[in-house]
Amino acid sequence: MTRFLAFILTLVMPLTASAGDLSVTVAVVPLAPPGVMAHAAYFNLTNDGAETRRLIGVRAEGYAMAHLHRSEEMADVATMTAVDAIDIAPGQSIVFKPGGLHVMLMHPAAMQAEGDTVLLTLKFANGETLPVQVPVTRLRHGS
Ligand SMILES: [Cu+2]
Repeated sequence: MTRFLAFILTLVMPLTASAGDLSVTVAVVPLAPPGVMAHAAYFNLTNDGAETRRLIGVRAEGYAMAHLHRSEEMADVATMTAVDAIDIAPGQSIVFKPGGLHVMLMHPAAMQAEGDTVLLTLKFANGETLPVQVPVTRLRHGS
């Protein structure tokens, strides 16, 4: 029964998660090629509250590590740097997308298949956490 309910919940709200004033939408883990030891997760994180919130980390079920990263191009060389914290002002949406901010998922226990979900838990400076079930899908061209 619990399993059935979980299945229904997954069908009803696969792309949105919220905790109080914070919400995550359009979350996706693009399907990674076989054997890849690190790949990314993307989403929009919105703060509808009255206070600035600080994202300080993320946990990913099924991965040894998950870090906040930012991709940058410096002198035509693509680099990634770790990000310690991201402030989200009241009313602001932070966009995690290819070529910019992303969650780096590292050392998967098992390869993900299309249709799987990855449980991300976003951690905030005030101690709050926001769990998000992120679907594994093929990334559309150009997105
Ligand atoms: Cu990265």
